[in-house]
Amino acid sequence: MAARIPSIPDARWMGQALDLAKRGVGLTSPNPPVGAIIVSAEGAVIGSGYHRKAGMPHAEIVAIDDAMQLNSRLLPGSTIYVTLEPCSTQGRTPACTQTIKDVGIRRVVFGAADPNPLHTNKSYAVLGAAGIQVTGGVLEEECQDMIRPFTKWIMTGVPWVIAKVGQSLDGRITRPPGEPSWITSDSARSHARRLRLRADAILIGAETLRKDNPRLTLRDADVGTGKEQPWRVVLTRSGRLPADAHMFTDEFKDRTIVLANLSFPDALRELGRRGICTVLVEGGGIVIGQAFQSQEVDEVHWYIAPRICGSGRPSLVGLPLPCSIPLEHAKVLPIADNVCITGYPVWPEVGTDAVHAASRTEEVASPLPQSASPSGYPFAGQTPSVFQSAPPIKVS
Ligand code: AOF
Ligand code: ZN
Repeated sequence: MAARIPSIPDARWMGQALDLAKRGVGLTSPNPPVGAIIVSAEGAVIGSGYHRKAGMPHAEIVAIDDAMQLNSRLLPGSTIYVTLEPCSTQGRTPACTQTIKDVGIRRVVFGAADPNPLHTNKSYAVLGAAGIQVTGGVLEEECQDMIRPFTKWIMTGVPWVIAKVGQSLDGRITRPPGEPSWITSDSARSHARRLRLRADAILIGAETLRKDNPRLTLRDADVGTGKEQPWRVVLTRSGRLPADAHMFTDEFKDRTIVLANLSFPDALRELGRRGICTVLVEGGGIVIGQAFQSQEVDEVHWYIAPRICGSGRPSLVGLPLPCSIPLEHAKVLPIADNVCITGYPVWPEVGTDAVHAASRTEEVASPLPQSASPSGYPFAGQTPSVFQSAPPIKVS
């Protein structure tokens, strides 16, 4: 069958809905960012909105409420464009399909099917039964890209993992004793800090906490986005951490989680149980190495400075990998004299020779099949464990 080509107006309105959805990125977990726009029968925009926070109204409801303000009489017969398929059962909020029916919207156009098994492709029948025309898959790839962390989390219980590294040309993350500690430039570091806006949690290893005493907070340009301080997560074997570290004493100390004696995959699953959909791993080399060795990295941002340190801590420890890992959709971004390489690791399929060849432990060998293809999610549809209540946070 020939691929469906969306009509130009549908794609245009969906593009606007996507722009709205972007405003919710980093704010909505464990819900996805979603945008919606309502167009009257005459072709005028009469309402728009986006989902701002889990527990608050979904994008469709925000857009309908917006239309209610001045254009309520134009709602019957209108079309709603929404980046995600409307939900069809009550969750923290009522089913969007019901409100859509109640206000007389005549046509629903959505981008991505909802990967939440409670809703996947259910809207066709629910809305169709009320005589509402439903068109799915408009700008589907872009709309799926928007919700990649949510998709991984809802289907596996494991958060989306972004690895961020800042290193010298010779792969070091520390400079010789007596020198300033920064490797990458001011502008590269503030560029990297913007990744925190997408994160629900920032994860580091105990060695980084002990040696760098980082704050891992949102600051400068980041304030004003309405984003809560991301969780700060420390992975430790011994549990021995300095009690006077910034993360345990500053104004956000309640946003610090210590995970002791967990493998990297188990730590991720624990964060997933807490409703964390996106984890930014900020180092050091040991924890970055664990993330790669367990094949749990979905996205990479690698900053490189034009400096040769000669010695110091390496950016990635604990290999070997099962094979070399290429980055898909790689981009190279110069930031003055520093450079940032981004991309999506392409992991070998579980069960291929490359994986068997690796000396991987039982624990590390168990991840679900992964592909970081920006538009494909071959994650097995498992019953998410994420709705179980999480144990109390251990903060030392
Ligand atoms: C939509 N529009 O804007 C979003 C949707 O607990 P609730 O009521 O917030 O429902 C959460 C689920 O709703 C979430 O897992 C996902 O399937 C869907 N998110 N749906 O129609 C939205 N954010
Ligand atoms: Zn909804």
